[in-house]
Amino acid sequence: MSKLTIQGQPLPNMPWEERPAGERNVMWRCSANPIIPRDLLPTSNSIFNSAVVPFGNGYAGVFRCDDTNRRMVLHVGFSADGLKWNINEQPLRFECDNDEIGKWVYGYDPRVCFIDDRYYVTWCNGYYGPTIGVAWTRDFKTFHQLENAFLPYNRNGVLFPKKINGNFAMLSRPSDTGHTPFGDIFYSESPDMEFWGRHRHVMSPAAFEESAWQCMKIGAGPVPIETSEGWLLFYHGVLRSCNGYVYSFGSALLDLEQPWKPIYRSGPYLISPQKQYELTGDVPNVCFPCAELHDPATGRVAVYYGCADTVTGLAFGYIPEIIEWTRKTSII
Ligand code: BMA
Repeated sequence: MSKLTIQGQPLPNMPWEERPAGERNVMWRCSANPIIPRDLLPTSNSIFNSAVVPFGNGYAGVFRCDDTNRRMVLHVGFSADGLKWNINEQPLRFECDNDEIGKWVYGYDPRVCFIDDRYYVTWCNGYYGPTIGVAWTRDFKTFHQLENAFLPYNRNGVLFPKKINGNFAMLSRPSDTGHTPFGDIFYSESPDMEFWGRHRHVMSPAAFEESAWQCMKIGAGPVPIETSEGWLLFYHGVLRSCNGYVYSFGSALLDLEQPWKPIYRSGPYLISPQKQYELTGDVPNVCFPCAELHDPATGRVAVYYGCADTVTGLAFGYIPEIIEWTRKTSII
């Protein structure tokens, strides 16, 4: 793997901790977990499933902050080190030329992706059911909302950080109105961030006998990372147990030019609910990744994930090791 190259801006000061002595797994949790408590805001019931990016001399993010009315709202936040966050008390409101599309209903599970000259936000946007909202910002102050990418019902809309075949590209997960008991990842392209087409199937849930943690539904997590071996994708998978759904996450490598073609896909999970803050909360047994930060030179990666729909955690790893592990354990 020594010849592996990783794209992205240098991030030598990213949040990072070395693998603890005796840690046998390919990824390990931050010792400060959960890094964001549920009640960071006076009005927050929970802060989880959130997106962060490098911004200025530090980091910015869009956070899912369910309030104490239990409404699903988005808030903007800033951090110097990626660990301690200042989150605006006022919810994020998008500017939109079209009143019907811009009418706020609810928003959750945001992702943020830098493409060309701006940051795009995709999120699960309430419009007669959940669908994929799209907006952009340059300063994390003013956000311009565009058309919804798809018809309802859809979730987990995740952009690629550059155009593919000359088009913007997005992964998504068509679903239904509620806690969908099914779900495959699909790929779509757009010439203008408004009209989406060329839909392609990427991955279905795995066979129960082969990889049970991802046998009911799957959904893309953070923005995929471009490497010389392919796009590294972290994605969540769901197991239906006698006590309800269990959300873990694993990794896949997608073809560089045809990202709807998976090359490897991990049989084991990378992180599954095992710590107290992942096992208990408003929704027990959930590890739900929505963002990553990485440093190409060192191969370091930090994955931000929601824990039990209540708080936010961070897990570390090395991209070359994760790719090698994905290859070795692949069920493809
Ligand atoms: C999914 C989404 C996520 C949530 C998960 C577990 O359907 O709604 O926001 O983390 O369920 O409750």
